[in-house]
Amino acid sequence: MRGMAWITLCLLYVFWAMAGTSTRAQSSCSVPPEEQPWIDGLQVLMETSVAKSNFVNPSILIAMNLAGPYNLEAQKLLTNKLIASDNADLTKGQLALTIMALTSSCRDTGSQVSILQKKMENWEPSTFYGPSLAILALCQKNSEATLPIAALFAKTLMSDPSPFSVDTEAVATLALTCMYNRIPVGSEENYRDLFGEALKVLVDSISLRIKSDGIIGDIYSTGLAMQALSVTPEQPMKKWDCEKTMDTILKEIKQGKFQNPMSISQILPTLKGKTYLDVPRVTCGPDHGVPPTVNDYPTPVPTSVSNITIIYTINNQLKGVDLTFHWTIEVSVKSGSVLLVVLEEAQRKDSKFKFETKMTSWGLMISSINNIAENANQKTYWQLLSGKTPLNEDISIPERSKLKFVERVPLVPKVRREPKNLKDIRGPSTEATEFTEGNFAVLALGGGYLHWGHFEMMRLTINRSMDPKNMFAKWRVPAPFKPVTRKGVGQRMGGGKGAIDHYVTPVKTGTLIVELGGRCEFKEVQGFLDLVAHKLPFPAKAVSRETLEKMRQNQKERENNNQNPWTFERIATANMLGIRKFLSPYDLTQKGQYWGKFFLPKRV
Ligand code: B12
Repeated sequence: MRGMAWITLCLLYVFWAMAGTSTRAQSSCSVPPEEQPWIDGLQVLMETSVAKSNFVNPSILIAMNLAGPYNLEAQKLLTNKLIASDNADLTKGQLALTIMALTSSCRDTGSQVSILQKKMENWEPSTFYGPSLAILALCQKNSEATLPIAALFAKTLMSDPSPFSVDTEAVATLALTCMYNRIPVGSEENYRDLFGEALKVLVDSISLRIKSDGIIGDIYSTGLAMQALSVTPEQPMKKWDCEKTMDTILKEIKQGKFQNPMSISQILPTLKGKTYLDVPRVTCGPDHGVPPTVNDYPTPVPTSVSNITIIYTINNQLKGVDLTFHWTIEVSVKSGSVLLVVLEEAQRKDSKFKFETKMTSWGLMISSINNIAENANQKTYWQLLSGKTPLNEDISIPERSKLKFVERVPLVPKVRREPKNLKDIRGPSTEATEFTEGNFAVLALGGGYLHWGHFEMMRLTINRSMDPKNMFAKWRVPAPFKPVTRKGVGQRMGGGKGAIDHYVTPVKTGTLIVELGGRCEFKEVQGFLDLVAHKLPFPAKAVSRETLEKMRQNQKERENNNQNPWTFERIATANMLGIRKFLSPYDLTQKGQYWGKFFLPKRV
């Protein structure tokens, strides 16, 4: 099966400016308690990204502090990294976010406020998102000194004819609402009128972009827009149904749309009933609540191993740039690949498609194509289009091809000591029994518990033996999550259940434990897969798609062509020699093939 997709990269002039204005508290709504685990899950996902990335992202710290951090280590790490980072080259927006992040961590912002103030005093209007953040941060630190700058900002905003993005309008609304609320008593009345007027323009514009499903702009601008609409003193022209927006956002969260830590950082405050205006009010006490249990988000799993063909075009039509071009190439990539893979493959096939990226708070951004780089001063950048529609997602960093490290203890450890529940290793598996992307796997032929040591043994052996350029490997079973208790050595009996000692992953017969795929033959991987299979705490073996299929067929044939009249099923159902006394009802349905954790394929 071959699919087709059209992706274009286009060098564009951009209307850099994006903003809006408004004023007075509006409707607010909250997440129903039964949906709270989804929100906690998002927060945990965002917090775990801190340790995994070298990029210091102040927006994450702000969101974490507004929501109340679960992972105090991550909060400390990010705060310290932010304090230690070099602020010399920060843009106004980045400096503003840094100030707000440190304020939300109850840290001193040093000279950064006065640096930002100076930058804003010399502001030459071009972009509005960063400056809006700057007004917001300065308002929170010293609103009086910010009055003249904010007034100029509001005027410029209203006189600018270019369309602003919802994101920009939302941040500008937050900034001017902060100013509006803090106009000192006795100051000239026209500040109130000015900010009120600007806020009205902004909220009206935001409200016009509320879609029928409640989304404001796109799903990634909705978080900021909700913050803005919930604090502004001005009523928008078009009524906003907060509940509807919340419902749709929750649906999108459950679909796994918010996996990017930056996107989470912008939506989380609203979901927790907070806005950026609450930054100065964060209390930094030791009480941070009980870690939540989290839900799993669907991650897109390609349905087939087939390749798809992408028609990839790079198009530079900028007048004034000598090297206009419009080149197209067809590349074949594994179905389900991220856009970055397409770009890499095109570059490999033809050097004209050379590209460069830069790391930003949202992830990798394409900075240059065919040696033509974006230029912030000239307001040019590379736009991503699918057909004619601009993409609203990034090019993504592809999953690593090797087996990932699994945590020894769940990131959110369970505190409840669970009963043994041996049922979780008994009988045939219903999960991870079919191949997804790969062709080879380690198959469990019995039930048992995998410890963290087993995971490490498999990870180290497989990663060492595989060729990551041509193969990929992925876990099909979750990291250890089931708590196992132990009593201390030499302890007397009694005194209740012991403390949690370690965590395990229960595995049933028929589960595929790790899956391998790529450009390789079964013979190349069978050796090391069997090696790890034999070290597992239950019988297991290496299989390929074909051998697994054959095994299943053989089993069926044995059952169909059985010559022995004394089958387990017959003996059990007829209760011969009163055998039912010793059997469980379970044996009747499983025909004795699954004996507790054991798998007995010979019983037909
Ligand atoms: C301004 C802006 C831009 C400007 C940035 C240049 C500049 N000097 O200001 C321009 C116009 C270039 C831009 C481009 C794109 N943008 Co934009 N952009 C924004 C906006 C409104 C504000 C960003 C900002 O200034 N933040 C404040 C500063 C202080 O933080 P920062 O970390 O330094 O900001 C940098 C990054 O945000 C980065 N950036 C901006 N957009 C994007 C998009 C992606 C995918 C990445 C990886 C990085 C990135 O550029 C900023 C300046 O260097 C955000 C809105 C938002 N909610 O965040 C959308 C936003 C980040 N952009 C978005 C998108 C989709 C894009 C494009 C992919 C659109 C397209 N189809 O072409 C392109 C990127 C293409 C590429 N070359 O890779 C989405 C991202 C959604 C997502 N899930 O990934 C957002 C959230 C808008 C939205 N609501 O949908 N963008």
